[in-house]
Formats: sequence, structure tokens, C-alpha cells
Amino acid sequence: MTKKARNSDRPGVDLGEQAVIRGAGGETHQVAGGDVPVLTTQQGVPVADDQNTLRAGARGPTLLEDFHFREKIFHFDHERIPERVVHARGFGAHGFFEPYESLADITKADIFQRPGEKTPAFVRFSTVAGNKGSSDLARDVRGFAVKFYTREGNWDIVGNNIPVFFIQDAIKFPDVIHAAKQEPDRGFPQAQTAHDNFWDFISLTPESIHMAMWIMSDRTIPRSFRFMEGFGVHTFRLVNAQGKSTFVKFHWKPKLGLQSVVWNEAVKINGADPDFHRRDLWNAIQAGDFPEWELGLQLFDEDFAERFAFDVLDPTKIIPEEEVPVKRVGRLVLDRCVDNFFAETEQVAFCTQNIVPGVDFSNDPLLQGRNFSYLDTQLKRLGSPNFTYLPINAPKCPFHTFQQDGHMAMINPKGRVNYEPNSWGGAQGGPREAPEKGFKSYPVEEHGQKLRMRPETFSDHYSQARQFYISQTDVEQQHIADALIFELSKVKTSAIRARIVSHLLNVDEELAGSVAQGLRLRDMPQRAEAARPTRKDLNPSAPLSILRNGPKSFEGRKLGVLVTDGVDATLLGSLRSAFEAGGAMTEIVAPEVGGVKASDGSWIQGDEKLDGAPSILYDAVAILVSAEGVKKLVKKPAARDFVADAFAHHKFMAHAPDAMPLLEKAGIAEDLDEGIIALRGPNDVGKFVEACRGLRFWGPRNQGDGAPRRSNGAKRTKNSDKH
Ligand code: HDE
Repeated sequence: MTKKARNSDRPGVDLGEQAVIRGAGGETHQVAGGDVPVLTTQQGVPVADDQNTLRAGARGPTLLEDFHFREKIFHFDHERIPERVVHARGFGAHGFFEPYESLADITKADIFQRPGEKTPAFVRFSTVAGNKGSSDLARDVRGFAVKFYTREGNWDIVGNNIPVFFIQDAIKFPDVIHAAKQEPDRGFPQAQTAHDNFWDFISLTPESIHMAMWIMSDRTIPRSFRFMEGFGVHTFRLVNAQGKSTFVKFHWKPKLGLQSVVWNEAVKINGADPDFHRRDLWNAIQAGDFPEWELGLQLFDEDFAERFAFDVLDPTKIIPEEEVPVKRVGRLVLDRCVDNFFAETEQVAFCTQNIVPGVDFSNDPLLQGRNFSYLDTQLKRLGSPNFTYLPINAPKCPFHTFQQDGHMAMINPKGRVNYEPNSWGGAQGGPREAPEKGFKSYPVEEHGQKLRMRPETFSDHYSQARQFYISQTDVEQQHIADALIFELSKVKTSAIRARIVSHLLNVDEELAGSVAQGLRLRDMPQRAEAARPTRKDLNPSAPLSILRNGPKSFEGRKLGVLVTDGVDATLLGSLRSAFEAGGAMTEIVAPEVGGVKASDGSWIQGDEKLDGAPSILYDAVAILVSAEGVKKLVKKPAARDFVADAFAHHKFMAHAPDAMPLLEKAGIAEDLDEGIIALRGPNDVGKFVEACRGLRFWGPRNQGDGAPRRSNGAKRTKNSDKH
């Protein structure tokens, strides 16, 4: 060791508080002392030097006896565990659930007994198809898995942000997932369904057409986790203390309303910030802006199940909220980020079979299969049946079992007893059964032949696909057509494209026509043979549309403000305070991250450098530039894209009068519309805030926008509400 240096030896460069020693090769050694703990091996042996391996001579070979190096590299080499086979990419957070009222009349589940009592919860959001390192804005279903640590054990609702699924029987799960993930010979495409295998499977699996409509809608490109719904999908049972069962479907309703991005934006966000969703959740929680959902229950009895047009055990069907309203029974709040991503988000093990007294399964064949699968997958991933003892998975209520040993046994009982019945009695005898309090399955009577057969009641594959489609606004219908055209244009086999259109003919003829036209199919295929004809009498259902259930204010959203030197300080100040007062976030985007000098000489700190903060990262943008500043900006492609993209993506925009040259360069000066607000003074700020309460400005800004493509020029008759 040659030189001892402290922070103060290096003016202007902050090396932190630690003492620093330079080694013979100039390498940095930071030394323990005071409150700084000593680095040790896993065995607790203090480490003197963590920069150099043990060698025979300074330039000689490394010695095998270097146990510190061996342990460090050994551990590193084993850091990875298998990623989840599906839902590999995810992001979790802690929080709590709090019921509004006692639900004792419906369920004895302890979590629902005492209004206002908080039960700890952990939630993991995920995409399905992409690998762990894929991008957040892939067009994909989002997982919405909730673990409640109740006083009577852990209860998991392992749901998605879409209320239906692709398949009706668990035996098809490996097939649909194989088809959706990368093709096995080439190993791509990653995290997307825009390829032959996926659409081939869908085209041969008519039960998936309802879900296909959902995934082609903007539900699969959510603005963030905070703006999406969650669904338990299957029918479950709730059982009360008297043993009465009520069927239930679980819903999560986001407090902020629903919001998605547009496809062109999603594609660009994946490049600019592949972690867009996880960063959003992290930032919101760190800022104290805790995301919140209400738990909704659709409760119904056997009579309703008999009367309902579809089989309530069929996971490709919803029950429209108009038929069974969603009763909001409590709220889920996420208020704490994880301390360690691996320990919590990666190691959390959700299992559909984790239920508690008061909750029970239905015979949905998908749910029954899931109950089998999740335990297997956790053993594979986490490597030991003791995964339940990891802190993120362990119940927070007392638990006592006679399970023992296995890899990584962490919680081991004391004493001789490891079986029951036993005659050791008292505390020595260990835990005993609880006939009253213990979990009892609902004693539903089952009978029937042993057979492999899909029930005939599952055979209507198109009616609800149609109902979903006609429940969308024009803009949303257009997005569905665009998404289908995009995805099918990536499919190389023309027969598959035609086969999908043949199914669409059973959903909506105009949609089929638009897609056929967008693909330039030379001949319209014949309508796919339907096991049951499509019902046209199902009414549109408003809760199925995102735009009809959007945010009511700009709260929880983000304004990007592009500034230059000479920015009008008063205008910027009133803009920021107006947005922040409404619960929104603002970010300053500057030519350099250090910031800019405002008109009054004050220094405005930058949050982002322009190149790293395209307008796709914001819900709305303001361009507050000076006459001098704009001269430099017009030459920057990033500045032109900032404006042009915000316009193309239907964002509300505001601009200082001096920004006009940039709007001209971006090619939009001729197209100024009511979604673009000139800020001539602080009074106009109110106008902009007001406009931003809407989701986006859906006026026709791009060719084809807003008005669904017509296949034959026919006038649309149904449901053409604009939002
Ligand atoms: Fe899953 N699913 N799944 N799934 N699923 C998994 O379990 C499976 C299904 C869902 O954040 C796996 O821990 C089968 C529907 C979520 O950790 C695995 C079937 C729904 C997550 C598995 C389904 C889901 C998973 C892989 C058809 C919505 C992520 C890793 C019968 C209601 C949970 C793991 C997390 C994860 C199996 C269908 C949601 C392999 C066999 C339907 C949110 O066990």
C-alpha cells in the first residue's frame, strides 16, 4: 500500500466518507473504521484485501488455497435461478388491504371480518411472454398477482389485467405458451406475439378469439400498472360460517382510472426506457403517491349460474357488470418498495391453491389445472420445498407443521416429535388439528363418468368477442383493427392471416373487412365454421372500454416541460405549481441535464437531457422556450421528434409563443388544434390544466385516426360514441 488519501485530498470530487488507501498497482482500497463494518467471508472471517487474489509472486499464478476468492466466485457463479417459465419479467411492491365493511354474511375469510383492519399484502405485476430482461411495453397481458398475509394463512389471487384467458382446459397451457414465446428454432421473436406460431395456434383454437380481441386492444399496452384493472378470471366460491357458498369473480379497479399508451408510442418507449413500468411504480411509491385499487366482487348464486347465457366455469367468458354489478368491498394500497428485488420480487412464490378458510375453488378446468402447476414451478425455480420459509413467502401468522428437512431447511422444530398422532401430550406433543377453525372444502356433490370431454356449454366462441368489440369507442375499435393488421403483417404464412380473418367474420364483419383490407388479402375467406352461431343480442358493456373508464383528472400523471435558456420563469413557475397542486408530476427536459438559466436570471435544474427524455415518456408536454433558445433547438432532431411525436400520439400540448419555429420544423404549425394550447401568460395555464383532464386529444391528427376503416363504405350503425 503506497498512498493514504482521504476525501479532502481530492478537491471537487466526492469520494464519500471512507478512508481510501492506494495499492501498489494504484487500485482503490476502502477501509473499515468507525461505523463502517468490516467485510468478511460468508464464514465471518475478516477480509484484509478484496482487490487482489492470492498469488505466488506479484505476477505469478493464483493459488488454490485462496478461500476468499473461491467463495466469492463460487457464490457469484450460482447467483441465477431459473426464471419463471411465464411471467418472467415482473415488478413487485408491498402494501396492505383494508375492507370497507364486514363480509361475514358472505364469507368467513378472516381478512373480510373487521372493517378498516389492515392486512399486509405483496403484489407482483408482470408480462407473460417475454424473458426476464424484456421490455415493459411489449404488447402482452399483464399479470396482477396478490398475496395477502392473513391471520389464517396466506391467500393468493393470481390474476391478470384481462378477465378472460386463451384456453378452456389447463392441458392446452404448454401449447399456448410455447406458441406465444420465441419460436424454438430461431429463439426469436422475444416478448411479442407478432409471429406465425402464435397466430397459427390462435387460428386453430376458436375458444381463444375472445381473448385475442382483448390482447389486440390497448389493454395490453397499459400506461402503467397504476392505470390498469386486475381480474381473478375464474369463478371462485366464498363460504360463510354457516357453510353457505356464493360464487364470486374478483376484480381490481384502479383509483386513477384506466389509461393505455398508443402502439407507436409503446414501440418507442421500449427503446427509450425499457423499464418504463417498473420505474413508474417505483417513482410513484417513493414520491408518496401510493397506487391504490379497490377490490370488487361479482357475487352470484347457483340460480344465476344456471340462468346465465354462458357457463360460469368457462374462463373464456366474462359476466358483464350490467348483469352482476361489481360490489367494491375494500382497498389495496401499495406503499412500500422492496428492499431487495431478488429476495422479494424474484423469490415470491404465488400459488392459486393458496386459499384460506372462507374461500374455495370452482370446477373451472383451467383453475383446477393451475392448482396443480404452481407448486411444481416454485420447486423448480426456488430449488427446495422449503421455499415457503423465505421471508417473502412465509405467513405472518403462526404456523406449525411436521414437514421437515429438505434443501435449505431454515425453520426446524425443537424436540423429538415430528409426527402425529403421538402420545407426548401438551406442548411436547406439537401442533394438533382444529376441527372447527381449520380449512374445510365446500362439500359440493360431484358425480359423473370419468371422461375427457369439453362441455358443450363451452362451445360459444364468438358472441362475447363480438360483445367486447361493440363495447369499444370508435378510437378503440380502430386500435384493435390496427393491432390485428400489425401483428398479422408480421405473420409470413398467408393461410394463417386468412384463417384469422375467417374468425373475425364471426365477430364483426366490418372489422374483418378492415383487417382484410389492411392486409390486402386478395380474396375474402369464408367465415370460420362456428360450433354455435354468434349471438347478436348481447348489449355493449361500458366497463369493457378503457376510454369510457379513463382518469378524471391529471392526478398521478406526468407533464414534461421542454425548456431552454431564457425560459419565462413566471410562466414555468405557475405551470409547475398548477400541475403539482393537482397531484401530477412535472419534469424539466433541458438541452443539458444541468439545467438552464431562466429569464429572471434564476437557475432551473434539469431532470432529464432532451435526448434521453423523448415526449413518449410524458402524458402531456409543454414547450417553454425563449426566442434565442428555440434557434438552437430547431436544429436538434430530438427536439423536433419531441414535438412531432407528442402531436402524433394525440397528447395535449402547450407552448410559449416563441416555440412556433420548432412547431414549424416539426411540421405541425399548420395543424394546430384545440389540443394544442398557446401559453401567452399565466392565465392560459388554467386552460391547459383543464384540457389535460382528458386523456388525450382524440381529434384526427394522423391519417386514418379516429374513424374506423370502412371495408365497403357502409355507414356504421352501432355504437359509434366518441369519447
Ligand atoms: Fe399462470 N403460471 N398459469 N396464469 N400465472 C405461472 O407460476 C399456469 C393463468 C399468472 O408474479 C407460473 O410462479 C397454468 C391464468 C400470473 O409470480 C406457472 C395455467 C392466469 C403469474 C403458471 C395458467 C395466470 C403466473 C409460472 C393454465 C390469470 C405470475 C411461474 C391452466 C388468471 C405470478 C409461476 C408471479 C405464473 C401456470 C394460466 C396468471 C407455470 C398451468 C388464467 C399472474 O405455474
